[in-house]
Amino acid sequence: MLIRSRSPHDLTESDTTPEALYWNRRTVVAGMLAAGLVPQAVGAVQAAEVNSPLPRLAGKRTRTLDEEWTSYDSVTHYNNFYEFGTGKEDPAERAGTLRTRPWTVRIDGLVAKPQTIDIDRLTKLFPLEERIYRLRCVEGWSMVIPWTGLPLAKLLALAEPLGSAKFVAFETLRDPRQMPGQRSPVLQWPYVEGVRLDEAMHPLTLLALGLYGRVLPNQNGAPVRLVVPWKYGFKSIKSIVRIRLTDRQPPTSWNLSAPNEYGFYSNVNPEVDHPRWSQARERRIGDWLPRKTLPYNGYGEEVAALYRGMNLRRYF
Ligand SMILES: Nc1nc2c(c(=O)[nH]1)N[C@H]1C(S)=C(S)[C@@H](COP(=O)(O)O)O[C@H]1N2
Ligand SMILES: [Mo]
Repeated sequence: MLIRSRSPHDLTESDTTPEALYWNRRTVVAGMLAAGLVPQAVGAVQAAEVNSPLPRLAGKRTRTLDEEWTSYDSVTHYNNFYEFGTGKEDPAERAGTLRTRPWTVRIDGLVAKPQTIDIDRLTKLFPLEERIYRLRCVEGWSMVIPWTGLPLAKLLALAEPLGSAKFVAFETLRDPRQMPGQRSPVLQWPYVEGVRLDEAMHPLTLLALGLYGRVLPNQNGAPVRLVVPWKYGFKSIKSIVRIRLTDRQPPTSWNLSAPNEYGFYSNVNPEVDHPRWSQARERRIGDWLPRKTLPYNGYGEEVAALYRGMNLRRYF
């Protein structure tokens, strides 16, 4: 998302590839696999067993997705977490300095019961679920990830939002000793995000504590991060320490950094291009050829009603 002329994976070729070729994607890939041209290039086996030293974190599977999961290795080594550098492999290399215990999340603002919740109490208060979601980065790549977590709505209900609350603002930890990327002014720190209260309360909006049946690796936003699957990935803020309910639309990091490129809503929309690249297609990590991006990242049936009557070019 830094200033560059194109999206990191060049969609140039796909822009000129005849549509008919995409229909043969499976055949093409199968052929290349048979020829040994793409070892491990096609997504992971949907194995519950991953090679990870992290503690298990089980959840009842409440949502599946009939698509191949992105390999655990890619999910944990191809990250955006600018607190640990701007390179995709920086977070996996450097996020070891983040201390995830003790960890509390402050919930305050326009609520009847402001409170500070210890992360370990969270897992005792609420049953955990496992949900398979697509994640679409604004840069043009996507993944399929099995998350473990709880609906954000449940946590918000605990604090009892007031009738005057209209938005929810989130904040990542700010500590340049633990997060060396914060010594660089690449973004304003701490990283902040926000959604409307109805988006926050939507049953798809997840507070994730784990992935692939294990606690979150630091590089993926340990110990707790947001996952809003119908929005571009940057809305899914990592390593949250504060959740504040407010009556005003809160500032968000990428909108502060480049307001003409990143709007407050940032719903996945193949029809509204980023000023510097198309959003019509995406590359699923592990895939060979690009695929079409779906409106609302494929979650339109469930969320489109939230935006009825809104001009989606203006509120991008
Ligand atoms: N605090 C914080 N949260 C963040 C980011 C970040 O740089 N800092 N990057 C965002 C972006 S751009 C994306 S695409 C997702 C990536 O999540 P993942 O690395 O777990 O796939 O995290 C989002 N959350
Ligand atoms: Mo992203």
